[in-house]
Amino acid sequence: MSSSPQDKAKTPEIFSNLKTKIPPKNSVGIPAIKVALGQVSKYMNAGDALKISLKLNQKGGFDCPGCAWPDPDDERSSIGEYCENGIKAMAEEAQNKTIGAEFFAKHAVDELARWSDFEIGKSGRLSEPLFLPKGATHYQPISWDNAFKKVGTHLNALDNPDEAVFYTSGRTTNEAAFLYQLFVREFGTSNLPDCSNMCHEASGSALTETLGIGKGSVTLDDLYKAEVVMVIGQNPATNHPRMLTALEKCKKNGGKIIAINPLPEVGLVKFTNPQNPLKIITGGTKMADVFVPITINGDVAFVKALLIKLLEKEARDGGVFDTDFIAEFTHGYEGFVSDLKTYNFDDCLKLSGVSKAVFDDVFNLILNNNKIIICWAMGLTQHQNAVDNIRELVNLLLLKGSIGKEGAGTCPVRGHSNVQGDRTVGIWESAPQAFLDKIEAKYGFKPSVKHGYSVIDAIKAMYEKKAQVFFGMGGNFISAVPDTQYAAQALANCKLTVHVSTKMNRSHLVTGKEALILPCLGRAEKDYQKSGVQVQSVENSMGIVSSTKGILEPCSDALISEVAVVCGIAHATLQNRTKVNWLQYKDDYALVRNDIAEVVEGFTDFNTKLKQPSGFYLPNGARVRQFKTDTGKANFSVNKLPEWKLKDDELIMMTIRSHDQFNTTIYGLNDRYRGIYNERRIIFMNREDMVTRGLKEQQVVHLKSEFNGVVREAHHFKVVGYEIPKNCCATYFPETNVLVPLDSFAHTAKTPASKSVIITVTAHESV
Ligand SMILES: Nc1nc2c(c(=O)[nH]1)N[C@H]1C(S)=C(S)[C@@H](COP(=O)(O)OP(=O)(O)OC[C@H]3O[C@@H](n4cnc5c(=O)[nH]c(N)nc54)[C@H](O)[C@@H]3O)O[C@H]1N2
Ligand SMILES: Nc1nc2c(c(=O)[nH]1)N[C@H]1C(S)=C(S)[C@@H](COP(=O)(O)OP(=O)(O)OC[C@H]3O[C@@H](n4cnc5c(=O)[nH]c(N)nc54)[C@H](O)[C@@H]3O)O[C@H]1N2
Ligand SMILES: [Mo]
Repeated sequence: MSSSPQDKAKTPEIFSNLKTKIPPKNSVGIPAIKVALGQVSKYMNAGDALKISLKLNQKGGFDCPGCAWPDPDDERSSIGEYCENGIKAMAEEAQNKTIGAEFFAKHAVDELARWSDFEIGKSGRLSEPLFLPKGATHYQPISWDNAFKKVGTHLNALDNPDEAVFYTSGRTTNEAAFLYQLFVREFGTSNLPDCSNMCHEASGSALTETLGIGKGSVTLDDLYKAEVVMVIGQNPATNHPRMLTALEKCKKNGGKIIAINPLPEVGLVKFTNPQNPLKIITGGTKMADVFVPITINGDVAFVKALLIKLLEKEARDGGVFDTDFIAEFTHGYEGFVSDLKTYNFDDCLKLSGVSKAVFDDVFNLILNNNKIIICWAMGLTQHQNAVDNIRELVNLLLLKGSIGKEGAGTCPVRGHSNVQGDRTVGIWESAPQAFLDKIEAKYGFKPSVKHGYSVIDAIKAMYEKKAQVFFGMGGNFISAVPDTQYAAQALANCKLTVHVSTKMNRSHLVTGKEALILPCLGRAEKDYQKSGVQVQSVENSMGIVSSTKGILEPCSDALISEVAVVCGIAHATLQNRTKVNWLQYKDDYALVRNDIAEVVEGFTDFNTKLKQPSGFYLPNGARVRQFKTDTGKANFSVNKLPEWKLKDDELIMMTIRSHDQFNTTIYGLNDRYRGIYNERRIIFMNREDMVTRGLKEQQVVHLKSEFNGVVREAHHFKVVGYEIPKNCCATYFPETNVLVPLDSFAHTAKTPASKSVIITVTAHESV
């Protein structure tokens, strides 16, 4: 009997060998260099490693497939503008091992599903197209032509194009993403969910409504010049290490850093720049001037407390708010103020879990400075009230006039290296009408104006068999989405699941009736086409579009590019009913850029501008105080406090990343900055919460969440006592995605609330 989709979707409940240490007091420095080099020598050949380290994030080099943090416009370090985790990402992609037909003939899908995510990832790069026929136990080779035909046949057999779902993960380049969404729209649907739905969607919603652009407003230069930088709900030492260099520069210029986080993340506390030998010896820079140990989801309450005190001071003494800015550029001030007055300061502060002394430190910094930047990531966006989190911070910036001027503004720090660009060029299930009109004008077909499925809607549609084909452009859908068990059934209900991937992951093992794996080139590899090695483009977190060009030989001759995959599938599916000459694009990607230049705002002369060594900035209204909102002004908003309440035995859990993972790709089993070695199945708990539950260090527990009457369980985790506020706990994603309810998501944005999962913890012995 083969295993159920639910069994295959879960991470195996096997322990490694947990060791804990007191977390280090300093981040990066020599240990980071050592770990990075260790990773490279283990998984890459030496020649490739050298090429990579010299070209990573250099002008005219290639863009690190790690995070979306921008590169400095001017000077770049000669030893490569990289970080430990960028190098790990590269070592993962440029592995010297490959897997193909032989590997899959040897290992059944069921067997592979029993491997840990770490083992699955380390098996090597995918080297040829593979097909899992109906009822088969093993993947077998298939030619590219037959693979394209199979996709086309399945798509054309659907009653309605809306029965197909086309997911994207944020590594896809602008060229591939543009063609992909064009194909999907010509095929006839807007079902374009993407990883952004689970990531910064709440930022996009909140910022579009309040400031008229769903992206951040600051540049790196602004960060250097800010008087105060608030880093809230973000762990840069692990997830955006190069950001620490920018924060260090800001501090050198006299800026102050406020870190707001339930965990004393070490990079927020202290940082040693690996490219500064003197600092390595003298011991690094103290990062946060104020550290705010906030309770999980206490952010709206904390910011409200700040707003209340600022308003009081303004009413008493004046001079606190930028009244000229408010009068000229904003809308909704009176409504905002009258709502704010209905809240009580003490209640808000209590709800945030922050002491008055720490509050006062933050308050004084905000009061006395007017160039404020707020940086945030998943700690704010993955809650039911995620949109309120961000809107409330925008209120703060608007009061201080801290937007659209040097050294001030919004900085949502993006995840995947091109997640922002993918959205810019049209990967969007609810794209604006103006964009659809441009597509129609250019290509002569009418794109569907109906909003498509976001990630959550797509899972439901597949579960209910309203969608029957799942296509993934990158990513690892089953491990990334909430409610793993439900999602497993959703995928299993499909007639066909297809993944364009560089490496094997769990989504290849939890399949529809038939499945395809289409292996593609990675960012670092040369993309040979008729017109030569292709250049592609990406957009970073600050709206700069730059070029990226592979430098290594492809790890297998059978690999093709994402662009070629899209062209092949579009040609096979749409045949002679298409209005687009699909096969021309793959010969020369400059042709794709010519089209982007015509259709997407800000890309005029794309091919020429892309030749500029540091790339070019896209237009950004908020940066220049042109707010393209419904009122034509920056909008104040009214936000409620969150409403959840814990019962006595309940905890609120955030699912976070360890230092040794990139989303669902597990580089290793350590989380060095939190003192964790050799284990991922752990739960960080406040030591008092352990005492009230009679739990000891490393005790084995089971976790349970109950939401709208549905119980979800995850078994076998080891308790680790940690400096985390009472009633809060943390586990790693994706091991606990089984506990995240599908219906618990951010209002307006539908981002799964994977940072506020209410759970109970039971000792293994008592079960
Ligand atoms: N090496 C590496 N780099 C990555 C990634 C990776 O997995 N590995 N992932 C990439 C992607 S796609 C993304 S989106 C980013 C993610 O980057 P982050 O958002 O930094 O990643 P998380 O681990 O989810 O961390 C969330 C942080 O928010 C805090 N937090 C959780 N809940 C709350 C809350 O309620 N309030 C506040 N104030 N803080 C809270 C947590 O303690 C943690 O420090 O990183 C990108 N870069
Ligand atoms: N509980 C919980 N769930 C979460 C989160 C959380 O914090 N907590 N975070 C959410 C966030 S922020 C995000 S962004 C999502 C991430 O969701 P995804 O983007 O779907 O997941 P990844 O793990 O980044 O995808 C990794 C896979 O992408 C493929 N890949 C890598 N590079 C390439 C490439 O260049 N091309 C192609 N075609 N494939 C490639 C590889 O096969 C690899 O296995 O997860 C979300 N899920
Ligand atoms: Mo993300």
